[in-house]
Amino acid sequence: MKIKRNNIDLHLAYQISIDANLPQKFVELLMHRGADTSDKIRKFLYPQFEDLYNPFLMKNMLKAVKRIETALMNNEKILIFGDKDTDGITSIAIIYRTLKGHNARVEYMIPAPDDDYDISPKIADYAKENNIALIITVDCGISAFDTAAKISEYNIDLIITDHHEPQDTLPNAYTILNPKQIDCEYPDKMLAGCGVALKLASAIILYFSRNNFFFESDADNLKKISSAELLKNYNYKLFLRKYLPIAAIGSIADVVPLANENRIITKLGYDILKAAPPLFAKILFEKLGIEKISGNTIGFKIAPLLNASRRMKKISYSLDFLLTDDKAQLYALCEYLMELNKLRKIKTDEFYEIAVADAETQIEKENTNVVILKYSQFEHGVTGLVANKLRELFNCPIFLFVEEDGILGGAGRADGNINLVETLSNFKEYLIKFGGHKYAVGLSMTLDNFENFKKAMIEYFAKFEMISKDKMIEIDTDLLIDDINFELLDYLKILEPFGTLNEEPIFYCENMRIKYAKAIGADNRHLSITLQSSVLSNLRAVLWNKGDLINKLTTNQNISAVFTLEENIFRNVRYAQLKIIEILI
Ligand SMILES: [Mn+2]
Repeated sequence: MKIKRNNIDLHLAYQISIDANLPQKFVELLMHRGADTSDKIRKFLYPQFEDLYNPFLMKNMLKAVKRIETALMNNEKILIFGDKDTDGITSIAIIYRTLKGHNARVEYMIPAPDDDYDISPKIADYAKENNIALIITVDCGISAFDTAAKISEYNIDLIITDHHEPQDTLPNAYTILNPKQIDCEYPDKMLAGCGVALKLASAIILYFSRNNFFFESDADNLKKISSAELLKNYNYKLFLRKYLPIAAIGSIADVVPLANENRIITKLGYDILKAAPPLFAKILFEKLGIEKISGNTIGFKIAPLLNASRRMKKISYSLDFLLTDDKAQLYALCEYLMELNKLRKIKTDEFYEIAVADAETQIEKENTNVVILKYSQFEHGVTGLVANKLRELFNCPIFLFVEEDGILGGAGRADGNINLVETLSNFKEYLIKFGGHKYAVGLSMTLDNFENFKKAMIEYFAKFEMISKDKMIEIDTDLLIDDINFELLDYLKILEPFGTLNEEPIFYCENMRIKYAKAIGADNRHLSITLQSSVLSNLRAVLWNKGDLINKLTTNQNISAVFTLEENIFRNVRYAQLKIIEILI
């Protein structure tokens, strides 16, 4: 195991810790997350509704809202089209519910289970046949050139709202909302699709009740209104209370970096989920047996549950779950989602087991730095999950494909100094399509290109230094055993909810002295170690599935470990507990 530390200016950390009156260790952690001034730290730890940006700062916002207003006044039919992942369905829920609240004639649609992700030309035909006057895309559409052309041919207006990277030219639409447009001055380019949807819905709420609060209808003047002023609008406040939890779930699920406004959205949404959860969330917590929501509840429990139905090709259940307020229906849907999630787990495990064996063979026999596998007996829905687990296990880039009708659809996962999007752009000739992020891509190709693609990847990755079998663990900060106290635990809670670039903090501590150690659980599978601490009377560490190490541990022995910290309450007494990830004996 190797420990990877981030270079943080310790002098600056000390300075800020004095200015902001925070423990230095905690400031180091915050700096690691990009909050490196007192003001950024305040916003990161204690964001307010006032910290949300004025939605009219987004390019074309007023134009979009005015078009929607016309549709409402003329009772035109509106179609919302969204992506089918959790980001997409939370986006649909926010816009659909907002428009319904204004008595709009509105319907929504997602791609059919076997359809591609983006809005397809078929939708243009559907819209024409059904007298739709306005189509609003959410979390998709920025590359839908053909569909947009067809929609415009039919004289239907199209508002694209998206957060994916725009190309050099844009589709022919009535207007486009996307903070990643180069000339959009919106202060956060990294919003999720549901973040953009939240901003559009915010603008609708604010603009439609403008008579009470502000009369400006000039885009430049609207931009100048302060967030505090906007919040004098009571409807807007109510709207935020209702939809921030949904936007928080969609943003965490879409793995956008939880910095800037995404941090504000997720933190505010999380606090509402904790203090006054909406009905759907209450039912979720009850059915999942969650007594108290914690930092990873959204990322590890809620988002996967909503997404399992997509992987099992039944996404409408998740969407209905976010759209209904009927208690009985919510209970029924929640149970169904849990069933689908169970099924998803079984399928993932089955796929994973077979892929692990094949990957081992490939690495050994072909001596490769990369694993490239294809299957026809599995379904496409869980490829990303399985590829991710393989990447963690083998510590090398993974490409995993599932074949359907001669087309291979797949997922690529990598880590470290590899950029998959850049890599694949050198091998476009083999691919039908690819896209995604540095470490996670989706890609497709025809079956007959597979062998050539595989060869090219093996050659390409051979140039990379053989990925070290030595596991590299990145930590947030080093701790001394006596840095671990309840104050630190309290501060750590303020970082919640966790997600991309705001993960649960990982610490490293050397020379922790064992008071006593014992194996616990059925078959003595787990390990429980009590550590000596001069500030806590009872400091425990747990290590799952490592009960056999008990023979190697004795009282007064020193260990070092990488761990996360958690609070444990037992018989009304509060304990600090280390959850050990890696131990050095
Ligand atoms: Mn998205």
